[in-house]
Formats: sequence, structure tokens, C-alpha cells
Amino acid sequence: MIALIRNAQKYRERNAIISEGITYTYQQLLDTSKDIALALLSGDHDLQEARIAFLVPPGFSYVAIQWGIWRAGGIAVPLCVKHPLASIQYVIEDTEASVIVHSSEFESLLAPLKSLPNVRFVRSGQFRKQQGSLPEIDSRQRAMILYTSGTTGNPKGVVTTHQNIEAQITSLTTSWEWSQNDHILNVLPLHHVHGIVNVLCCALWSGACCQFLDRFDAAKIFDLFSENEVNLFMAVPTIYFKLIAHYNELSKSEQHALSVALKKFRLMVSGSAALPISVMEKWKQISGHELLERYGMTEMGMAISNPYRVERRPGHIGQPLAGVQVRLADENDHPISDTMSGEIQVKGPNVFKEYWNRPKATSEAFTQDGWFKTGDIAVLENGSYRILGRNSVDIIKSGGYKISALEIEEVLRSHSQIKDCAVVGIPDEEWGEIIGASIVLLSGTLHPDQLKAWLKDKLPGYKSPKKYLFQEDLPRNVMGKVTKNELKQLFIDQ
Ligand code: MLC
Ligand code: AMP
Repeated sequence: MIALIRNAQKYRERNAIISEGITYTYQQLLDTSKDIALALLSGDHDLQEARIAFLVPPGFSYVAIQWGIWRAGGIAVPLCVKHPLASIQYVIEDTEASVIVHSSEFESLLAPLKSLPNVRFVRSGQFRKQQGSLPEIDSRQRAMILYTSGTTGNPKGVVTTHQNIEAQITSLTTSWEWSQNDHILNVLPLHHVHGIVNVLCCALWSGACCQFLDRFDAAKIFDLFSENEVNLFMAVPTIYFKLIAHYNELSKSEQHALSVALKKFRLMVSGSAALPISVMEKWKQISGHELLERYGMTEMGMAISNPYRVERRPGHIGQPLAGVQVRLADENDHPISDTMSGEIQVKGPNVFKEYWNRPKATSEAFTQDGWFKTGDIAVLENGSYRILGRNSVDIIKSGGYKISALEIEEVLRSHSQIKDCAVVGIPDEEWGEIIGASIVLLSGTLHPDQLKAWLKDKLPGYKSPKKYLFQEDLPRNVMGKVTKNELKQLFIDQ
């Protein structure tokens, strides 16, 4: 049996999930996920490693479906509730999903896909109590596919097995001392490793309680913090930035009451993007907490973390987590001495199995001796790693989302008025980076609002450029290659 579900049996009477004001126990999660698994299997469907996509808001139903898919032997493919149909369809077609589970609010969005051949649509509210037995699940089986942007145009599906997920969970639960007394608030999107593994799965592995907010809302988060139930919080730097901005708008007495509540937390973590020291310091003044910064990636869960108990180093990501091997390597994948900077390469049971249906991309992601090449450049300083940047200018991190410049360029180039374009990440205190697009028009004029409206059904909102620069030609070197660093500077100087 899947370890996460076997574990849950130790905590049957405890609270597992709170969503929409309702509290659900581990027993309810076990029962409902079993019903879902049996319903998915009914009609003699063999779901071993079948891709089952699901589109439901964060909450109990999401978790019960995720567990139901796993218990039926399937591979869980979470879809993003904010994505336009084109992005959802891409994931469904790329994974060749045979079942799509969705809640009623997505009925009309998904309607155009109903004609897809060999796809079964299942409404999440329609699961009935079922009798029957569930298949044996091997921990080496594929469990989940999450989509991530890379240096190729289209997002790739990152496949993890049950064993991978278990390794990702246990290195965090031991390093950060999770226990059944913990209560975490989950405000993160549930199609990425941060919200799914670090928050949800770690809580459920530990017998703790995971409370959901359906979306990010600073005022609601502070209200919940003030109830003194939540004692753990994990978020991306942009969220801490937004919480600080909201705190600054409160009255002195509200600020005081909130700070008192925050000081009682056990742990607050930041990751998915570099934490600006200014954000760390302001949050410390507000909450009394030095944010624990850690480093990870969809392909490997978390790899490096500041320590839980001893001193954390601002601007640094810390040391390898339990069970994870880390090295720095040069461009020939040779390990380098500790004093030099190089690519972070990672090995361990936490590292993913493959990119779905992309053997070439998978083999290119590993060195010949099996190290995963992260593409992040770091240096080791007094025993603590510090990220210096990425080896590709085409990877942008905005608000914790990884975004491929090439994917956006490909879409922009399909506009009838666009002759050429180049997309870059522009440094920004709130978002880490924001997307800038330089556009060369064939003729006429185009307003950024028109482009934004045109992109709306083609790309998720967070992939839509925030700044545009219309140019006669793109900056290029003598070889004719676009000089993206020069372009970045043009945006900065704007
Ligand atoms: C939203 N918008 C963004 C954005 N998020 N723009 C750029 N970057 C982002 N990340 C835009 C929307 O398109 C919209 O634009 C406007 O902001 C308001 O949208 P919203 O959806 O209401 O925004 P909000 O809820 O405030 O979202 C901000 C956020 C969100 C920070 C809460 O981006 C978020 O949840 N980020 C977390 C991502 C995450 O979990 N990453 C982990 C990946 S795993 P307009 O123009 O239409 O108004 C990973 C590994 C690891 O990285 O180490 O963890
Ligand atoms: P994703 O592919 O969305 O999982 O994002 C993974 C990437 O996020 C990593 O390759 C890093 O570039 C970045 N990242 C995650 N955590 C940190 C951190 N603490 N500091 C800097 N970058 C980070």
C-alpha cells in the first residue's frame, strides 16, 4: 500500500483537512478516497499507471481525488484552476489522460474537450459509496506528473514515483521536525511541488492538519493566523512581500495583535525563488521569525535547506537535506572545488524518474554518472550554498512560477502583426522577476492591452508579459543572435 495512505491509518480520528469551514478527519479522507478509487475502477477499467487528470479547487475534494487516483493505481495529473483551456488541453493531450475528474464549476470550460476520443469525464460530486477491493500498488510505480517550463518551448511533464514522493516528504518531515500537532495553512496552487509535497503531503504524512484557502487573500490569511490554530506557514517570497504590504495598511492595534499571534508559530518557510534580504528583515520585524529559506525544483522536490534549529544565513539556501546528495560541477559536468561557483547537481531517491514521453530531454537532464543537472549556479560559502543565478537566460521566475521565455515568444510570433520578438525576465522586488517582451511589428501599431487581451486564452495570466517594448529590431551580436542581457538592461533603464 502507498506509504502515505498506510500512515494515515495511525491518525484516523485526527483532523486531516479544513476547507470551506468544514473539518474532515483522516478516516473521512480514507473512506472517501477509497470510494473514489473504486468508482474510477468500476466497469473493469485497468488504471495501472493510467494518467488521470483532475480539475477541482483546493480543498478536501482535491485531496480525496488525488488519493483516490493513487489507490486505483493511476498517475495523478493535477490541472491548474486558473489556466485557460489551451493550457489544460495541452496537459491532457500530452499525458494522454484517459480520465478527467472535475467539479461542476469547470463543466462549461471543459465542454469543448468532450469530443476528445478515449477520454472519460467524471464529475467529482457524483462518487457513490462503493464495495470492492483495491489493487496492490508498487512504490516504484509512477504516481504524479507535474508540468514545468524549461529551456524548450512547451512545458514538460515531470514524472515522480511513489518512492520519489515518499523520499521528498520524509527528508522534509525529519529535517523540519513535523509532528501530528502541526497545523498548516495552504494558500499555494496545487499543481506544483511546493503546495502539493512541502505543504499538503508533509502535513498528511505527519498526522497534522492542512487548512486550505481557495485562493491567495492577505486579509483572510491574517484572520486565520489570528485564530491561533495555524502554527506553520510556507510560501513564495512574493506572498511574504504581499503580506508585508497588507500588514502596513493595518492599524497599530491590529498590527500588534497579529504580531503576537505570529510569534507563536513553530516555523515559517520561504522558497521557490530567491528571498530578498529586505523581505526577510521586514518579516522578522513583523513576526519575530527568521524565515527558513530552502531550495528545490519540480524534478527533485527539496534539495537544500537552511537548518531548522541552528542559525539561518540570510541570502543563503543552506545545506543538502537528509538523503540528498549535492555537488557543484563545471560545464563539462566535472565536480569543482568548494571555493568555485558551478551548477548545482543532485542525486538521491527524491529525484524524478523521467520527463513524460521525452526520453531525449530526460537523458539530457542527467550527467553520464547519474547526477540531475538543475541549471542553477551556486557557490558554497562557509558550509552554506548561495544561488548566483541560472545558466539559461530563458528561464524566468515570477511570483514563484517558472516560466519559459521561449514558450511566450512562440505564442507571440503567431500573432499576425508580429515580425519578431524576444522575452526576458526583469528584476522586480515584489515578483522576483517580471516578464518583458520586446516586439518588432510587421507594420502598423499594437497596444499592449490588445496583446494582453489576445494572449488571454492562449497562456495563463502569469505568463502574460507585464512590460512591452516596441522596437525597430531586436538588439543582436555580430553573429545575429539576440543579446538578451542587453535587452534586459533596456527594460531596466526604461
Ligand atoms: C498572478 N499574476 C502574476 C503571478 N500570479 N503575474 C506574474 N507572476 C505571477 N506569479 C497576475 C495575474 O495574471 C493577474 O494579472 C494578477 O497578477 C492577479 O492575479 P491573481 O491570480 O489574483 O494573483 P494572486 O492571487 O495575487 O497571485 C500571486 C501569487 C501567485 C504570488 C499568490 O502567483 C502564487 O500563488 N504563486 C506561487 C507559485 C508557486 O507555488 N510556485 C511554486 C512552484 S514549485 P492581471 O493583469 O490579469 O490582473 C517550485 C519548486 C520549489 O518552484 O522550490 O518550490
Ligand atoms: P520549478 O521548476 O518551478 O520547480 O522551480 C525550480 C527553480 O526555482 C529552481 O531551479 C530555482 O531556480 C528556483 N528556486 C527554488 N528555490 C529557490 C531559492 N530558495 N532561491 C533561489 N531560487 C530558487
